[in-house]
Amino acid sequence: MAHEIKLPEIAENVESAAVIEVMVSPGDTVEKDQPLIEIETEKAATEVPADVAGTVEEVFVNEGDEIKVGDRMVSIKEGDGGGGGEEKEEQQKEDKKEGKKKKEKAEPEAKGGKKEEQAEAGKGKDKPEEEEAESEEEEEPEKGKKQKAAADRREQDIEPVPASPSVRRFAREIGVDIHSVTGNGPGGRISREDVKKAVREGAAGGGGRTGISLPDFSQFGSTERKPMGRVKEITAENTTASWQNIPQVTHFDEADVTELEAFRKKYGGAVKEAGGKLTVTAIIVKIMAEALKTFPAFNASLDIAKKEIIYKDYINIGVAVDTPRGLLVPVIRNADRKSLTALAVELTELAEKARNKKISPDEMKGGNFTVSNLGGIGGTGFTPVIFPPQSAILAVSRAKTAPVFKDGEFVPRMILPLGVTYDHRIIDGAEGAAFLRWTCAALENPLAMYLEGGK
Ligand code: CAO
Repeated sequence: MAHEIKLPEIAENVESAAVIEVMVSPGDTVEKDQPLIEIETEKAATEVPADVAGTVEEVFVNEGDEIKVGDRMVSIKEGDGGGGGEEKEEQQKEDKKEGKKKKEKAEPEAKGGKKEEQAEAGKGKDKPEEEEAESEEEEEPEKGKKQKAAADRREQDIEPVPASPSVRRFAREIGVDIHSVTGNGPGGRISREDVKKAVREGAAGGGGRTGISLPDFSQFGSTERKPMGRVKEITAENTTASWQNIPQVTHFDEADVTELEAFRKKYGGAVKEAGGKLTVTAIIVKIMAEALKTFPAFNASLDIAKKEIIYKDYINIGVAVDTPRGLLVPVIRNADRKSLTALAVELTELAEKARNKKISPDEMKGGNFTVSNLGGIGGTGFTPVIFPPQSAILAVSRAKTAPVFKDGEFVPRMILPLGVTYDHRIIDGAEGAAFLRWTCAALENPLAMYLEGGK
């Protein structure tokens, strides 16, 4: 009888997921725990594995579909998944180890169990993916989306690397350049284990693992363990990947926003009527939309494998939102084409949704640049970490009234401290300084940015 794999409950209040990749086709033989479908929730891409071995009978979903918890994804005719020998034994050993870890972790959110753990660095399964890869690499691209996706990924490599698509994807997700990994398989083939080894040898681990061993804290006092939760887990993965792979520099400057504050107060009421709040953040997003056109390197991503910089013609800006679950970054798309009022309304709605767990994964995708405003809380400056694969992030700290020496005397002015962290592989120090100076000048005199026509 056919066994159906449905979208399991992934985490509390997550009711749907986007299908990112379908890794199997009808007729494929699969093993237990072999990844079948890659889905994305929040900002996490995770794989749903087969919970039985057998032959794929039907695939009910397509890439790009938005599916709900309980929806059918794949049906499998139970049987022998094939394979065996040494690798299978190793797999079973790994499963055993994982089972033990799972118990220790006892994360209540992870009701879906395996798929979350599969997405984590260091907890994957090598063998089935190796097999899948072998066939994928040999088949014609027109045989299906799976092959096309694999071909697209191959094209991104300057030199062919002997690694399966899922191993490449795994490396990409944890921020490891697959070209820098030494393969220990036949003919130098790179396995998921090799990627993990490369991360371990590169000091800290990917995916938030740090290689830092913990002491027995109970010797110092009582402790309580709590699951870190999915959002913080994803933040750990992103920030670790960023920290390990991007040489980043933070540059600081200050803007006199006295006039801008007066403007904000004057027009706040009108924006409120439209359903938004004319905040410092909304104004900064508007100004950044112009800044990114003037400084395209800040709206770009680096493809290190191809030694190319990808400049984007669209302006999508992420805004860091502090929520009870942790940091979320909704994205305002085509920010340059929206009025200040429209931006303020959208930002109010997105921040609300993020805080009320109503934000969809789609609303957090596709950002080119991020604005992080901690000014509502306080601080004179901070060094935010770039959200890969973006090239920069703006840090906004707390504005305060300060004495400024002007025309021979000290006058009280509202001063806003700003910082920009940039990827030094794409952006040089002089460009970083120019970008922030331009931003300060635009905040001080917003109309000046429209003097340069055609933007
Ligand atoms: N300087 C001085 N005051 C500021 C300020 C700044 N830079 N930024 C905000 N404020 C004030 C606002 O004026 C507002 O005051 P009033 O209530 O008197 O109007 C108050 O702080 C709260 O602001 P807000 O939260 O309503 O609106 P916002 O647009 O300024 O902030 C958002 C929106 C989503 C950016 C913010 O709520 C938030 O979540 N910030 C945290 C971002 C974060 O965690 N970043 C770190 C990520 S790691 O890089």
